[in-house]
Amino acid sequence: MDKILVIGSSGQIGTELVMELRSLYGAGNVVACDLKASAQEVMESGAFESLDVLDKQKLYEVIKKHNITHVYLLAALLSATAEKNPMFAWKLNMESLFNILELAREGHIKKIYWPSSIAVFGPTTPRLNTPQYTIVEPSTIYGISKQAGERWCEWYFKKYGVDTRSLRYPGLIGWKSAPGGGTTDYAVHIFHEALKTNSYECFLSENTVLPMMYMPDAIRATIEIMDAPSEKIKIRGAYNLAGTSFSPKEIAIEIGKKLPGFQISYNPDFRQQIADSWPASIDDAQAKEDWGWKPQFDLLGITSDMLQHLKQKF
Ligand code: NAD
Ligand code: AKB
Repeated sequence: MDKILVIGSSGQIGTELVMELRSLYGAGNVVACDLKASAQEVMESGAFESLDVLDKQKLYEVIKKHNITHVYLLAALLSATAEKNPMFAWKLNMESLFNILELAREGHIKKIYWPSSIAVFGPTTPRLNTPQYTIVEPSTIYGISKQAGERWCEWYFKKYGVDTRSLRYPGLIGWKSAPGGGTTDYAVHIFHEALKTNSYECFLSENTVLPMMYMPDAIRATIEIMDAPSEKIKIRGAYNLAGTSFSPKEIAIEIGKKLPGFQISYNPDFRQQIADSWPASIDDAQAKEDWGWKPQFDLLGITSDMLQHLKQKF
């Protein structure tokens, strides 16, 4: 029986991924771990280990203690936070990956999921329908760490046969957990503020179109790529993955249809420059062809579902 370790279980993705993995594979087969305590439902539904992923010895001990076979490595600093603390971002984003890749090379882990991001792309990349293979010159430390991570994953696969799988997530939107310091976080904050104050001041300008995805799609893509037979995974760097694309103005219009009178204002900060360096839309034909990826949620679907769930939560 495979046993799963999710590192970064208290974060935006980890909170939801742990619960979905536990419902699919049994709570006893999914161990959550993070520096800080996870959401109550994660803490109460299965094992949790308090762990610094940079401590390789402790990581090894946790893997052995639970007979872990599969690792989802989600611990990282995201784009906005990483720009403020570049040296630490590089250390965390790279050394965490090296620790897991090395443990796999040594035979202690069978399969690794490590997420990349649309942040691998930069200002010289074609912005519309960005292809899988194109110019990749990221201009953020976060993007540079993701680009390097992709190369390392592919190298460990080719050199040592380590089974690594990765997706270039767009900005992720969900109602269950808060985002952790990225440039696309506005697309989650806007729903919370809309319900609290019927208004929102956006840190990106009104026409900044970015690729986005609803969390249920992202969780499904993550589990689908991990479950796909090895021979179907033709890319061991990271697959382009697309959901939908929209600007702050467009999401505000959708929210306004559900919450009449909703007001948005714009006060762009340093994150505008990061957003301007990223694609507006992504071509994910390769993921569709290789392992059958298909997104479900568009902007309308995301807006309805977010508001419905957040209203209940509040
Ligand atoms: P997050 O910031 O919400 O969560 C990261 C978690 O890692 C946090 O709970 C944090 O406490 C934990 N962590 C940090 N340092 C740690 C350490 N040393 N040891 C153990 N745990 C540690 O991030 P997220 O949004 O859930 O993203 C997860 C991964 O997905 C990251 O690699 C991120 O780059 C990638 N990604 C996310 C998005 C998105 O929109 N959320 C988009 C593209 C890629
Ligand atoms: C961020 O904005 O940093 C993340 C990402 C797209 O990688 N959401």
